[in-house]
Amino acid sequence: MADEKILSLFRETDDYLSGEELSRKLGITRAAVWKHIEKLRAEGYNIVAQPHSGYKLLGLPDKLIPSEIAWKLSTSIIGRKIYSYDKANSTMDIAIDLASRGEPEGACIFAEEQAAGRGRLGRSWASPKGKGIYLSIILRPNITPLEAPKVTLLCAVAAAKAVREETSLPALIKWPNDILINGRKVAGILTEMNAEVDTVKFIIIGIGININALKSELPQGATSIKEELGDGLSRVEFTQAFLRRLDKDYEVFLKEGFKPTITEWRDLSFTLGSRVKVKLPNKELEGQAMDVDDTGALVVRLDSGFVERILAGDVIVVR
Ligand code: BT5
Repeated sequence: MADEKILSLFRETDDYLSGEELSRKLGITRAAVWKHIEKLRAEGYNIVAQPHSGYKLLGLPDKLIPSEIAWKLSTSIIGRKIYSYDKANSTMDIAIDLASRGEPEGACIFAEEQAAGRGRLGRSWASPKGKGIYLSIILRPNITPLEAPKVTLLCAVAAAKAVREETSLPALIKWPNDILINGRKVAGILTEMNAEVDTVKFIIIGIGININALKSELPQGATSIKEELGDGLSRVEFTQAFLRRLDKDYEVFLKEGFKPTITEWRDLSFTLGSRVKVKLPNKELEGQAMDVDDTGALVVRLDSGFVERILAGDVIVVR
């Protein structure tokens, strides 16, 4: 609490704040003020100290920590609670554990680095330290397990829109969960849930977004915002933009249902209209990607003329 109060006092002024003033405003000793300043410095805040003037904040860390992300975030659900880790195996495991113990929806779990970041079907997610956004979000929508894919598409739309709004890069969505820029994967989404037969207890949306990583730090076929933009981006600012976007879209989904998402998804789709190969656990299909239906399934017309609805699988777009 004291740390956050010190930061907001710094943020309100361009001047130095004396140790005495800080100690008075916080109701703690000057030695305690100094300890908090040291802690903030260790987190990456650039705070200078001048013998007669006091302390001044010169620079903020681009770290995905609560004091940075929550600052003027003003969302209503997403980001209500923020947890940050320097290193995690996977933010998914932490989120599942928190959700199982009753954590309310909207909680966000960030890691600067993941030792075992995961994708779908046992695949892994490269998570170079401090270069991307590795985030899991706890949601508790009142839907059936069969409707969970809707939330994946909703999140993909929010991520693609955030990229477009923040960078003007032409982000598109490859069904169901990849965000591509110029045909290369910049972000992926993983949905895991805990459900009973007809109700979802909680859904964890995991999202990995490559922000400042170089291609050499990523798997083949991947890219980052920095690689596409030619310039780095503040991870904190992008995170805030994405959380605000998702918050708005999720509220619309809760109030109006899935229609608005589907309309936007179609506009942002890399897949629709293309010839696709779909890999399913037991077979492979090829045909024309026609549409997504109102459950989020991909509708593919096979060469035989038969129409298949794909609920989950891997899609390769054959150009
Ligand atoms: C995904 O899986 O795309 C979902 C990725 C979700 C990652 C987030 S990070 C925060 C949260 N915590 C986790 O542990 N996971 C989530 P999938 O569609 O299965 O794609 C995985 C494939 O994408 C891999 O087999 C690689 O080919 C490729 N890949 C791995 N790391 C990548 C990266 N950083 N950027 C682009 N592509 C990557």
